Amino acid sequence: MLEKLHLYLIKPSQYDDQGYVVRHWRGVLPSNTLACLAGLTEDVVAKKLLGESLEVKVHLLDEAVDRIPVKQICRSQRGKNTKTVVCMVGVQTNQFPRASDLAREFRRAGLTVLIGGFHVSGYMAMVPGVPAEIQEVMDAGVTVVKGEVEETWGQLLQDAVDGRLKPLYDFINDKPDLYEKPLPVIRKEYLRKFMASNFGTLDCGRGCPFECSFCTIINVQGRKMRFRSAEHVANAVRRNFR
Ligand code: B12
Repeated sequence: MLEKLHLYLIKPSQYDDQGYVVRHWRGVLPSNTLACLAGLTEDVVAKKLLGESLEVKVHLLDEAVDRIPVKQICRSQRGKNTKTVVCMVGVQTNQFPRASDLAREFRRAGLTVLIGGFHVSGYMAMVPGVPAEIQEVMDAGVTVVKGEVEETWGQLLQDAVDGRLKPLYDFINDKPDLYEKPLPVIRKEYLRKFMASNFGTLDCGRGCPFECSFCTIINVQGRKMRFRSAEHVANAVRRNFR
């Protein structure tokens, strides 16, 4: 029986023109996507949605400021009754090549890997079918998630724990109501890696009523604006201030 879950939430960086991974001594802005998924995960763990007795160890890594300990992650599943799930988080188009390289490496070590974010969501929302580069990671056994996951994160993690993830989840037409969803959570030790370590991140709403041809937002988040409640936003500001 599974006793321990290592859940890695990794925001990959990008390659520079010479093929090196871009990483900074200090970052400028933290990743809100990482903070959002950290908040959703805290909620799932607090509600014990993955089972009463499962120990969940959450590891947050932002490759813009962290070195990804690839070998250590690959070994992490060797413990008795232990499973490792790696989530490539907030992957934008510029990060997709790096994300897919990491994802393939983790798959080769037999880990469960998911990938989500604006690239897979936006690209697949705008072209018919599955683009070749996304099909390639799916062929390597990576689960691709299209759309926002505020209402489905618990179920996705449960599928990962049970070993019954599908190759593709498509939530693009099921946009979550954000009103009282868990808030982004930012950790102090993460903020220490940034130039200013005294601020948090928060997306108060998603979606846009305009139709600008150059912007991908409406294809993913839709044209109807969805908001977090004012009380929730105020709580996030108070918590970050503390
Ligand atoms: C805040 C923001 C930033 C911040 C923080 C980045 C971040 N992602 O947190 C900063 C200033 C650092 C930033 C920088 C850049 N950004 Co920016 N940014 C945004 C903005 C305004 C909001 C992002 C956000 O917080 N959304 C809320 C989160 C929760 O949504 P999400 O990322 O889509 O994540 C949800 C789902 O995708 C899914 N999901 C995400 N990851 C995963 C993983 C798994 C496993 C699963 C299951 C699900 C899942 O679940 C999440 C919750 O529902 C968006 C526009 C927008 N309105 O979304 C642009 C946007 C994402 N940025 C964009 C761009 C281009 C950039 C830059 C490349 C700009 C540049 N030239 O330097 C850089 C890249 C920096 C980097 N390496 O990350 C583009 C991306 C387009 C694309 N095709 O990839 C966007 C869409 C703007 C646009 N109009 O085109 N950005």
